[in-house]
Amino acid sequence: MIKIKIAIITDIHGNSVALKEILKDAEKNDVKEYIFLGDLIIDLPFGNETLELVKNRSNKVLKGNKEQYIIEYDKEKYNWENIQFKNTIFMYNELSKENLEYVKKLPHCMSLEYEGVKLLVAHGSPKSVEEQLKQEKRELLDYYTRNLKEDCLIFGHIHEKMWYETINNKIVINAGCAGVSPFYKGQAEYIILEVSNGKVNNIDLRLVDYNIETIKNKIIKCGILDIDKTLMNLTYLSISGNGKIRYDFFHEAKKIMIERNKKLYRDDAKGIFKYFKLYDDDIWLGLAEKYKEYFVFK
Ligand SMILES: [Mn+2]
Repeated sequence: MIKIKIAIITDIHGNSVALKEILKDAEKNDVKEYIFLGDLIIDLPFGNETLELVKNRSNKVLKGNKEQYIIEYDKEKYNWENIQFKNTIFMYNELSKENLEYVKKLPHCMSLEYEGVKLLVAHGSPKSVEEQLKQEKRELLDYYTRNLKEDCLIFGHIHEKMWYETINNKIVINAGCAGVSPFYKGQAEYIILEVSNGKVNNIDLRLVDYNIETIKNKIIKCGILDIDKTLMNLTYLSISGNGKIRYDFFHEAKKIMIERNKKLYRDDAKGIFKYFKLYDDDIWLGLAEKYKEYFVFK
């Protein structure tokens, strides 16, 4: 009987340091196949490094909403002034030509089969890179499993801690968040799925340590702090065990926008940019000042 171990890695968000540790852990555990569920890049600025590691490991790679931003920015070249938007443009400009072309060709979901076990893998949902299949959304989870042809539905995007359950006789797996999980200090989530003879034998929810100091130094060296420190500070809070502070920052920013009767979304946005939340620069900078005691990049 052939057993096969498959690593499922989602939401790396440019964290090549975490990805390297995941790949080491997977090798130690005899993983033979790798599936990447998108949001490979953006948030942390090490996109090219991340894509090289991914490309060398697998051709079972999906795009997420972050890759979709790059694809649509490539077409539309929005010149939105918001400081916050400059991070996305930074990553777009940093990507090698080859990696930009690579990102453009990624599919948004795939149906795969290993040893008689069929998997439907997606970033958000089988319909969209943006849809969120949170565990509390029972109707949506029912909808996507009711007539599912495959045995398992596997996705990421929601950045909830990893979970799995059986719904309508199908195994549903949220693969967590490898690169920017707000629930840990320097730990990456991924899943090892073991299958054989038409059955899922084991679903191993893995947590792997990585060095956040290494990331801090890489951020300082890469030049992004000249463009905007705030988003890097917020992302660093997320990976260093202070995800709650990051959450509070965005919650407060949203509250102020609503008080001002301002829209969070741009009227001129097309495609996925309709879901791209932008806050006024004075709110962004004002909150950066308010939260500065928590920020490592001054
Ligand atoms: Mn996502």
